[in-house]
Amino acid sequence: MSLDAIAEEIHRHQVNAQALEKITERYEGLTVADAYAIQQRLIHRYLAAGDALIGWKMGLTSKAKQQSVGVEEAIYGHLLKSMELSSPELSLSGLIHPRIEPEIAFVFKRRLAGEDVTARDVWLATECVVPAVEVIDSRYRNFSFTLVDVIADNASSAKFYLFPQAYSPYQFALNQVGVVMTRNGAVEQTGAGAAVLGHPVLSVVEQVRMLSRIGRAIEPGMVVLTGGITEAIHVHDGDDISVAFDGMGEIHLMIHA
Ligand code: OOG
Ligand code: MG
Repeated sequence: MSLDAIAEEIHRHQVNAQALEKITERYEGLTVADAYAIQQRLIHRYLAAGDALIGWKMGLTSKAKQQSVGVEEAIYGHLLKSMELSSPELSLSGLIHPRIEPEIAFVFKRRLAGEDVTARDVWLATECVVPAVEVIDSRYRNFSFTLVDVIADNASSAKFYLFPQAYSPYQFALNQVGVVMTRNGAVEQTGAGAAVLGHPVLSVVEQVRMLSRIGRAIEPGMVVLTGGITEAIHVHDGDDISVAFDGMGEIHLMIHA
């Protein structure tokens, strides 16, 4: 089976919202490099159909997330224009078994590239930081995968929403920002920015390093999701999800069929 054929298969299951058996159970010897090559081919299918690349996302950057999915390594994925929610409402149609997680997003005014990037470089290139929620939706049955499977599936990316208020990168100590996620008023998850590699800025550093290995970069105007601060929670029709970022604001996401 060619990498292109595997990408086509994952694409078909994404578009049809049908769960898939793990590719690692069906194809022997796939490496992490193969998985990113499949991800690249998958994204090309969306771009060819008129979608646009608007940024990147880091995944599995916190211990809570790594333990919940049994993969102990940070990964990245592509963010497409079609993934951004313009209002805090999530329709479940077109999704398989979505989960929601709180994240800090960075938006950039300057290009960032190179293996030797530092946190200082990231601050200088950052236009603003924004509270965000990511909707992940693994295409694999039971949300169960290995490192290779999840990378090939564009790191489970489905949708994301950015809070309408952006902040100066210097306004908050992002590692100390507390997050409380509730469903219909009941607390589901709590955490702090430090869960993300010690500080969300370090996730951007890692993102730039990983991109530099494939000759890619964070371009001006791009957004980067730095990774779930807590475990992700399953959502269902009628759920009212609230994610409060201490001092930064509260996102209310309504879930409907
Ligand atoms: C993989 C995607 C992880 C994050 O923020 O950690 C991710 C998954 O958990 O399905 O987006
Ligand atoms: Mg995420």
